[in-house]
Amino acid sequence: MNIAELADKVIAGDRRALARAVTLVESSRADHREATAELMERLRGAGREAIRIGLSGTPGVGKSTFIESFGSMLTGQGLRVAVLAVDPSSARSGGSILGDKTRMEKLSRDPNAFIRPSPAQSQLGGVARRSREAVALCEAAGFDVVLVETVGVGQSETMVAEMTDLFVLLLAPAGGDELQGVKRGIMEMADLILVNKADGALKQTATRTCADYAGALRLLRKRPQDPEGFPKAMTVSAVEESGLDAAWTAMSELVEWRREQGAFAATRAGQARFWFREEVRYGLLARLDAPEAKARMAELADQVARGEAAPAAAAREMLESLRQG
Ligand SMILES: Nc1nc2c(ncn2[C@@H]2O[C@H](COP(=O)(O)OP(=O)(O)OP(=O)(O)O)[C@@H](O)[C@H]2O)c(=O)[nH]1
Ligand SMILES: [Mg+2]
Repeated sequence: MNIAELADKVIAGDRRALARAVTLVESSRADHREATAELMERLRGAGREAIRIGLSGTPGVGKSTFIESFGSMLTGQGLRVAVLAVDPSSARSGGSILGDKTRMEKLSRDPNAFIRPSPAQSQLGGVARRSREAVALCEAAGFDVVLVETVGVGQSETMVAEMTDLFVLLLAPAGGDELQGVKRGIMEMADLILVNKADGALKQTATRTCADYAGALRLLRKRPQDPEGFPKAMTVSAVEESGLDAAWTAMSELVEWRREQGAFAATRAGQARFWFREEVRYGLLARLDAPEAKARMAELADQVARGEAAPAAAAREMLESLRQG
């Protein structure tokens, strides 16, 4: 495969090339990882900057419906929208987005949208690294907004927050007791809380829930990356397509402010550091997985078990052998 050509096509906005590039970055084959590194290096200079939005919420809260309406609204305004997912369970389910393309029927047919399910990997770390590269691919391909969806189950939010500029938490209308159900750590990550399903019989409850969360957000420690009034809680209805415009306005305001203050670039710089460290960590672990390393490991473990070597000394020897490898 000619990586230079692929990079050029991605930058030119060729959708098929983009899809091929995403497939490449999702592969764990050693030669593909190498090609990916070259590809990402080439795309780095494309000089494009999308707004990357992380979107999280528990199953059934309306993420797919929201992405369909919100994404269609944005493409309606002439913006190009990419949708990716980080879902470590997708190895089983076949991908959360793929499963409900029916819920994104309009968006999946939209020429200005690109939808990609979560890569099939069993480990969150693997899924997240690949998704992070897919985000950069979409950005280089000229998408204005990249939405990264994740199911609200804890760890995956942290990973998504490390690859996005904004973190949006989607919640359902709920009674007072359920308010505590949202983990503090996730609340602290949110830039915007959207209480969905603010329609019909649920409207009043949604308004009350929203006020409760707005109160809870005010109790959190002030973050340097926030202007006055953020993080913010708002109501939306993905089905009735209401509140979406206001939500987008709030997101744009926040991004603009952060760009002016330098917080936007600072966050991305911190993220680049994070992923660099992750790559090194995974690279080291991958070395341990090589057949020769595994054999050496087993050999040394036997020696330690027989009392022929102390654990620390054997470990040093192992690490030394990796250094040469
Ligand atoms: N009343 C109302 N129902 C909604 C709204 N948004 C979504 N729903 C309904 O909530 C249910 C779940 O919606 P999905 O969009 O599939 O939710 P999800 O968060 O993607 O769910 P998972 O993919 O399982 O995590 C569906 O029956 C939707 O029709 C809304 O704005 N108002
Ligand atoms: Mg869904």
